[in-house]
Amino acid sequence: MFSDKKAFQESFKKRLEQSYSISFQDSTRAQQFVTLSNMVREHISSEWIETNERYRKGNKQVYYLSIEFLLGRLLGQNLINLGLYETLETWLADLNIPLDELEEIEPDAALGNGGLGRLAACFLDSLASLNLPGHGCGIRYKHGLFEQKMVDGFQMELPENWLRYGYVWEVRKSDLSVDVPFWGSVDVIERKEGTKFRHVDAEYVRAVPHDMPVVGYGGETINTLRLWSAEMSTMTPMHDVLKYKRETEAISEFLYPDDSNDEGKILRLKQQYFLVSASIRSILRRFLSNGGELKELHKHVAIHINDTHPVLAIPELMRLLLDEYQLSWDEAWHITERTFAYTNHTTLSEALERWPIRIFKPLLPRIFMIVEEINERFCKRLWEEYPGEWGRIEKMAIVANGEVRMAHLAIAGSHSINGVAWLHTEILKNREMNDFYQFQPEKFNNKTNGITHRRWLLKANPELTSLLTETIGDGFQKDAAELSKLAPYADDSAFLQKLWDVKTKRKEILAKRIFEQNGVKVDPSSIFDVQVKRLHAYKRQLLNVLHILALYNKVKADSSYQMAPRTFIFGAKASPGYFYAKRIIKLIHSVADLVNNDPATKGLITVVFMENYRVSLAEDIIPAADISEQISTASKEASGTGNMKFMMNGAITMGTLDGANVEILEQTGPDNIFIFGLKAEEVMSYDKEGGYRSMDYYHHDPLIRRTLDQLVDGTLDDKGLFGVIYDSLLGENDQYFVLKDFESYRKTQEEAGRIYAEDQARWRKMMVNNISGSGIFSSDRTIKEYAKEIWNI
Ligand code: GPV
Repeated sequence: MFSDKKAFQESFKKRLEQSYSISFQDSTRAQQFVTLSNMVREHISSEWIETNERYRKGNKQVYYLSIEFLLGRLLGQNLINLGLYETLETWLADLNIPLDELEEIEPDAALGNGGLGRLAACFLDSLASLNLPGHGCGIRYKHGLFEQKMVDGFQMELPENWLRYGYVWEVRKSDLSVDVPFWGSVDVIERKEGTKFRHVDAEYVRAVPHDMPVVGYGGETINTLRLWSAEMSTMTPMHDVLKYKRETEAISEFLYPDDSNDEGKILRLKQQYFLVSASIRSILRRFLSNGGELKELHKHVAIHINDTHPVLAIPELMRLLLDEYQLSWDEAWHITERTFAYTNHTTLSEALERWPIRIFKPLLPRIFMIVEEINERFCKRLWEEYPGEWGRIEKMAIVANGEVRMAHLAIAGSHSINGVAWLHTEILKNREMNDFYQFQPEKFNNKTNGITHRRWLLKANPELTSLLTETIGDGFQKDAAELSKLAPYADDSAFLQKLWDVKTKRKEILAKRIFEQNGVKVDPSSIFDVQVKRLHAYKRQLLNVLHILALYNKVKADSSYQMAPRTFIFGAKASPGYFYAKRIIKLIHSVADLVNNDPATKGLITVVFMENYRVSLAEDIIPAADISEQISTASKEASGTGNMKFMMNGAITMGTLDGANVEILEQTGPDNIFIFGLKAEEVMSYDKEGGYRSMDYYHHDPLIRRTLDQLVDGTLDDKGLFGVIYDSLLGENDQYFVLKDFESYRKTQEEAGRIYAEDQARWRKMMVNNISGSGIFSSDRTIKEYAKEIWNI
């Protein structure tokens, strides 16, 4: 179908006309998009079948369970991975169809909030591209992450509707549906052989799988992402049909829009159990139908749980092995502990999941019994190890104080626990999870995150990809480690000029988009200083915006103040219930209004907030960045992954020594990155011992004082909107050390601006050193480590 131009064009036109009963001339871009995508999906179907056949022959399978998969668009990426992009681009151009316009039609699959969900998507791409048997299991939310609409600087949330016109990449498999039980009670039946448990009077929800192909680079391997949709089950008697239907479908209706924050709502717990119960049963069914022997399960199946959201997979597997397959507890536990591995993604306490028994027990009565039993046996082992140390055991228990602690369950039931960057893992081992580390040090390991260079370089930045290809050959496209071949070009002025031209081109593309969306003219020769990520206090967008306001004050106070023109670009969604975060978004807009419209700073400082930040928008923003803002309070950002995407596209990191920034520094060396602010150790000791007084910084630094006063003196608004921010910094002693790090940040920013303006050669060299050092941050490297050290595949 895609091997011959004429045949392709004929078939494309014919299918278009047959599907829509419309002449090719009159067809819309949307119809063309659907037709092309369907052709691609059919094209890969034989490889998909073949991949599954191959996997049936007994090699170990990995299942990556995640409550989020933030995929973005798939058409362009699939074509790249199949090696078809350029061919089809020209063949379609012949028909007067620009391929990029078709790509624009595709809605982002936004089944995730931010880093955690995007990491899952990058991992799927790497698994398939490395020809590894790894599949995703998730929820097919009818509505993905909300769409952000800005109204007068305030965030409004609109329901997202990616399934509105049907979804071309999924295959519904009703015959593989599974019924998931909720509520009811447990019958205890005493038998000669032992006690049996039966979950009775349950209300069932049908989980219907929708499979999506995950196309590996080179097209040899097509893995599967299985997303479950909740529907009515025929197993539940229908007393109140409407209520039952509503409550059932609610389970896969919405993605919870909270990033690193535990909501604790019963619907969320239902989602979690729904995902794992359906997934584990479908994993077991497939294993058994291929002739697998249950006692050997852990040798043929690895199940990974992405943070604690899917941790009920552990008691669910226990339940099946005990109740349905009659294994003994010890046999079942032996298998379970060896099958599961768990990744922790945060140390923030507000993100640690804990479920009140009062909610947990009635909803999942049998699962709760099993969790209690796991807890009892776990505590017994602790007692043997630490006789008499009640305090320690209480702290480590899985069930305590009326709550189930999901992270403790994950640790007890997994053979591997990993953090997502070196520093993060050290903090887990030495602080947050130190008791568990002392007890079982061999379980703990680090796997520094990565990103797929196929999306974040080949797809997002074709201009840079071509330049790299003509310079170092195309080897890096398959193996990102080959980006290191670029290192010698850091002193090649002809190459540096071409690199500069590529960056400029990408800045022009973004400038055009900014003008279309925001009506703001930005200068592509200004520094593009970018912070795009979820809005969160610990990520400190506030530090960035206060610095802008201070810069404005400097220019206003001293017209001879020298600075390179800068465009500050923001993109961020705030969780709808996170009032403080939303207020910071409003503050960014107010500062933008002030500085963009003042003749004194016009053309010198420009601030842009791009609405509805999402994967497809990131693909336009990141290639255009000069400076990458990674300024979280040290110790708070587990890893970050945006930092890696920017680096690979030649932006220079402005960052704290937090998360993976530490490893970025290790790769670039200190001359190719801007590091500022408190170290993690310092933050943690202030947190523990106190000793920081934000008010001192207000009193002793006139620039800080002037800038903070403007939050409340009517400069920005006269309704007192920013009093809460002012109070968080002064009244509540600035929990995230914004003022403490302010001067260090300001100075480092000044230094960056000076190099950009006065030492372009040096800046260009820094760009090269970033790109050439970024190969290690390909998720291919990460996945190889998981495969070898955790999954044993
Ligand atoms: I927990 N992360 C996230 O996006 N959502 C969550 O609910 C939790 C963690 C993020 C971390 O904040 C990032 O530092 C990290 O890079 C990312 O997960 C992937 O590991």
